[in-house]
Amino acid sequence: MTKSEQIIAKTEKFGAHNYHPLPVVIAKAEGIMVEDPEGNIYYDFLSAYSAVNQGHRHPKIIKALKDQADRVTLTSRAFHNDILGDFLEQLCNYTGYEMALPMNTGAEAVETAMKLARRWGVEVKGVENGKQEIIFAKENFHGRTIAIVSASNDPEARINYGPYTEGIKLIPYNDTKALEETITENTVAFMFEPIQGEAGVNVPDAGYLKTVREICTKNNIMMIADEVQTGFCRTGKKFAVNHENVKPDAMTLGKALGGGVFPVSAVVADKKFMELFTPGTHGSTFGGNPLACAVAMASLDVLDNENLADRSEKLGEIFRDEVRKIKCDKVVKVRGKGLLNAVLFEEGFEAWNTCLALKEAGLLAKQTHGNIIRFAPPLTIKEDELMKAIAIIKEVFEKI
Ligand code: IF1
Repeated sequence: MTKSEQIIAKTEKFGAHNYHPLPVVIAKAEGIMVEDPEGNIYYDFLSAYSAVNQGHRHPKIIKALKDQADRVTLTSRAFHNDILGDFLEQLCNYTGYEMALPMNTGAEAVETAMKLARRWGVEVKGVENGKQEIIFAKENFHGRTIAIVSASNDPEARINYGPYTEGIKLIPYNDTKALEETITENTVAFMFEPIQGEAGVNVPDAGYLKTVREICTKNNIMMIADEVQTGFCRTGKKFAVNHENVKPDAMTLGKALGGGVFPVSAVVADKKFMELFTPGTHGSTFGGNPLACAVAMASLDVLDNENLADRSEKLGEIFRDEVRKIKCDKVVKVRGKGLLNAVLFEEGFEAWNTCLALKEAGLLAKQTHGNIIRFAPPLTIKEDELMKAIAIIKEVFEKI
């Protein structure tokens, strides 16, 4: 057995099988490349589901981690620490909101936003507690907690996890009429992804975000954009909502906020919402820890200093143009924004084998649903590297 095979066998033996990973073991990583124990190198075109926008082990982010590790790493919020204020200020400036609540994972940020919306519904909008309704879009993915999977219509994500959280309504994505028709006097929020990631990079019609904003304002409900995956320059702008200059009432953030080095998430909102969290009404042992703050500040610096939004926008156009030229009659569509893209194959096509072939050819990508492969390299990829990666995709696709 090779080292990789031994490692996979041990992982399968002792670990719950809640994933079905591609049969590749990553032992080292740098920038856009990852390496297995046998020394084979691969282009990383998943970026840990867009958590590695700044590239693997970005030197500035690793330095921030190491420097902070030599000072203080965890204080809890029972006391202040000397870096949380700076991080919150930088995050508020970066996102254009007055306040932020730091958490650790995307799901925690989404749960925080759900609690904020329900609390705002009672204490500001006047909804009777227990009757609050939050509307979600079908085919969504917002995380794996019980409340969040209660909002999912993906059987795999929710089956046998009942009883489900109440006060949740589902409407078709990209359908503003359905949103208007589903709003009641008890609706407190519409939570959605500005581009649906797991659904296979489902980009809504132009104007969708603007119309959602108008409907939410008119009906006095919170517009909450889940930018955990689309945030931090992934789609060619700082945030996907920036494509339509729309400001949600709150945004959930995560993944690349931690620069691929540490779990950092947050909810951002203006004071009229955030002040509803009073001492003791929400929290987290690790939320806002000094190590997370140091890493997140460096992660945000890299996004600006290396113009990753412009790079993502420009290289994303090249990616879609070039991949659309590939001759493969199984490909139905190439879609995306910035460097968040997906290739849709015909219904029933099993993309797993194509991902295996891509891996053999030196590129790692993962299918979302059976017939869709998501391609999302780190935003630090250079044009010549992108072209080499596209050549691999071309070579594999033409053999399908
Ligand atoms: C898995 C999917 C992507 C997210 C959005 C919140 C979260 C996620 C828009 C929760 C997390 C991850 C979770 C990971 C795979 C990956 C994923 F395939 F599950 F759906 F990216 F599309 N909002 N997405 O995409 O953030 O708690 O994970 O930090 O669970 O398999 P988290």
